Parts: sequence; C-alpha cells; structure tokens
Amino acid sequence: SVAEPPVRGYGGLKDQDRIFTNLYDRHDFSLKGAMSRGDWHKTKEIVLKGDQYLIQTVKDSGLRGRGGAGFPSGLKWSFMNKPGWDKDPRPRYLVVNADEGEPGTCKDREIMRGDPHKLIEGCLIAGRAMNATAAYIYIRGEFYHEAVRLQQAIDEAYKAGLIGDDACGSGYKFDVFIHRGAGAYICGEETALIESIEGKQGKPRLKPPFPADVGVFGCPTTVANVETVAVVPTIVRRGPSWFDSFGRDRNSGTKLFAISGHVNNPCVVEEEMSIPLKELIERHCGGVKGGWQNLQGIVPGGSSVPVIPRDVCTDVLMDFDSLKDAQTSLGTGAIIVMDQSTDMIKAISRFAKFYKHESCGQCTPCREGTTWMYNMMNRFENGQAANREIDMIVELSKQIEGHTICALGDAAAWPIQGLVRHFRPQMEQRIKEFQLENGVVMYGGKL
Ligand code: L3W
Ligand code: SF4
Repeated sequence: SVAEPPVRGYGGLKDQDRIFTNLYDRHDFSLKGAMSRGDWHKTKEIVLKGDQYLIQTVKDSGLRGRGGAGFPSGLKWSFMNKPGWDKDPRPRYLVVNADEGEPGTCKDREIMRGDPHKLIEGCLIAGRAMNATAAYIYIRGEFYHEAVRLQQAIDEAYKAGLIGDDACGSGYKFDVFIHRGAGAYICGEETALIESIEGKQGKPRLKPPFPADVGVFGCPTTVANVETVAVVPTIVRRGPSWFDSFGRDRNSGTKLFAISGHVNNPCVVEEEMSIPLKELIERHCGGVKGGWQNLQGIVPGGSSVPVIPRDVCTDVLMDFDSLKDAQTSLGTGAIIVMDQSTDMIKAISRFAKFYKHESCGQCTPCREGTTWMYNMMNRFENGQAANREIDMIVELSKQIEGHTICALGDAAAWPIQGLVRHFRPQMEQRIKEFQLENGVVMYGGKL
C-alpha cells in the first residue's frame, strides 16, 4: 500500500504568507493602498513574459480551481492555446465567476471588498496567459456594494493605464467589464453564466463543447472563480514553488475558508491547504459552541457536498483528496458547522428545498427529481414516512446524479446521500417516534 504523503510545510500559515485575509481592515482598498502592498508591482514585466511562461508557472504551482470543481488551472487555461489558436480570428475572453451563490460561501465577496485590485491584476495576468482581449466579471446581483467597489477599482486601473489599450505600457490591450447577475443560483454554473452574459435566460448548455472552444458570444472562453484569478499575481511574483510548498501533493497553496454555523467566532480566513478541519475551527473560530464533543456534523464545502459526522471531522484534512476519501468534497471551502441541537434531517431538507427552487427545469431528472426529493425529505423531517423510503430516496438520488446537463442535479443528490450514509439511525428513530405517537403505520410498514 502507498503511504499517505506527509503534509508539506504544514504548521500554520505565517501572516506574511497570507495573500488575502491578514490584510483586511488594516489597509485601504484603493489603488494607492493596493500598490503599497505590492500589487501592480512590475506587472508590465510579468505581462511581457508571455503566455507559455505564465501557463507553465500556474501549472508548476499546482493551483486548482477554487470555485468547487478543483480542476487544474494551468491545464484549463492551456485549452485556450491549442495549436493553431493564433489563426482563429475570434476574440477570446476570460470570464470571472463572481456569482458566489453556494450556501455558506462568502469568500470571494471578501476579496472584492478588501482587495479588488488583486482581482483586476489577476484578470490581466490570467487574460495574458490565455491571450484574451477582455475579462467579464460576472458578479451576483445581491453584491451591490462589491460591484460598486470593484467598478471604482477598475476605473482607477484604467485611469492609471494599468488596463486598457496599452496595459501597464506592455503594448497588450486588455479591458475589464462588470456584468451584474439577477439573483439566480444556476448562473454560477459556467455555461448558464455565459448564457446570462449574452442576455439570455441562465440555462446551462451541454458540454462539450467546453467554453474553451465555444464560450461567450461563441468565442473561446475560460470561466474561473474569483479566488483562483486573484491569487495568480502573487503566485507569479513569489514563484510557483513558494505556492506549492503549502499543503500536500496535488493539494497545494493557500485557501480561503468561510466558516459559519455553531462556532464561537464565524469567520473567513486564509489558511494552508490540508490544515486539519478540527485545527482550523479551533485556531480561528474559538472552537465549536459547547466544545468539540457537542459537534454533530459538518458540511465542509458548501451546501452541494455531503455532511460528515463528528468522528470523520476529527481526522479529516481540508483538501481535495482527504475530503474525497471521506466521501465528501472541498467544494468552495465553505464550512457549515452543526452542533447537537441541529435537526440534521431538517437541515438537509432545507438544502433540498433550495435545489428544488433553483433548478432551471430544463432536464427531467433534475426538475422532477428535486421536487420528489424535497417532498420525501419533508416526510422524513416529520417522521411521516416508511423505513423502506430511506432506500428509495437514495435510489432516486442516484437516478439524478450523473444524468443531468449540469452539476446542480448532483449537488441536490449528494447532501441527501450523505445524510442517509451517516444519519440513517436518526431517520429511522424519527419514523418510529411518529408511529408510536400517532399509533399509525405508514404505507403498510411494520411497527
Ligand atoms: C475543456 C475539457 N475544459 C473540464 C473545464 C470546465 C470547467 C472546469 C471544471 O462545476 C463544481 C460543481 C458544483 N476541456 C474539460 C474542460 N473542463 N474538462 O474545467 O469542470 P467540471 O465539469 O469538473 O466542474 P464545473 O461544471 O465547473 C463546479 C461545485 O463546483 N460547487 C460549487 C458551487 C458554487 C460556487 C460558488 O458559489 N462560488 O462555486 C460546490 O461543490 O457542485 O460540482 O471550467 O469547463 N475536457
Ligand atoms: Fe437545469 Fe437542473 Fe438540468 Fe442543471 S441539472 S440544466 S439546473 S434542470
């Protein structure tokens, strides 16, 4: 058997190694403040290094997408530079996914509020890497203040000649535009987002073709999360091996974690990838309310990923591979902590309601399945179900998972699968209690 690779360099991130969150509330977000922190330093030289250098740097850093899928960023960007790309007359675009609709997730908002210039500089450098002429930042409609602040920063960058016809004096033309969404979760899915920018209803497209071949306005496009793009200038400046020295193999770098729920001090914090979940909560959130023993379960990556119970939480590391081994996912890094007072069935039922509401309705397994799952979850919540329905809902979730156009179907299925995997006794107990209290047996089941 292959031994688990050691956690490299782990020991807690030092303040000077934090890219984002140690700076908040201490510096201003204007261009002057950003420059005093080293942003936009010799960006012209970086731009002039060219696409191959930049893509190789991102590949060497091990950066993986921070929006949920964890796809290797350098590889994804290289799809834009396939042989013959320079003969293609179509313009090429970077689209920044700032829709941040995943319940529990509030990390990109912090970057846009506190460090908008890191994102704009990241757009220019990532855009140069993929030979894009412009970036569209698609920001969720509810983020009004963030959109205003980002626009101020874009205006400053244009005025200073950092972006525009001759970005940083490099001769490279690069524009940045903001596009505000209108409140649909599905517009965080990359192809729905593209449709929305084009002025259509946000309904996901079938892939392939991937956006790198046919994206916004039919042109080659890469859609990348805010955190992924905003971290790039620091990776290029400090070097890929610096970034790669944090975390474990295949799970490198620093990561923003948004921790909410039953902790003493909910927060967004930047830490080293692969930090143990328990340590993250104890170091930055003052622990679980009532102590670790009072913990019931944690959703470690936003509402789309399965919940894990306390015993699993005790050993798991916050990275792609460790959470995958625990049959859940890092997702967006949004950690929702639930103590013993939580009605876990009700909590997952609430997630089911969310997915039912946010389904765009264009494929049958998702449109019908999310409604069925929510209705069944309602019955489990009240105990008004039969035991055999527990297996039925798992079977139903498997009919949805992998059978839909986009990942929303999977996202609706996984939390329910996690509930049954770890909290089945609670579901059975709820049914038993209902039957005893009401003297009824549901659907011909036996008491
Ligand atoms: C070209 C290929 N491109 C893959 C690209 C693809 C995309 C990226 C990852 O879902 C997950 C979802 C949510 N040629 C390619 C290729 N690509 N193969 O790589 O693709 P994929 O399909 O693995 O994932 P996705 O569709 O991007 C994202 C989960 O994230 N999620 C997060 C949701 C919400 C937020 C938020 O609020 N910020 O992110 C949480 O778990 O469920 O599974 O760009 O084009 N051969
Ligand atoms: Fe729409 Fe759901 Fe199909 Fe995604 S899976 S395209 S949200 S119906």
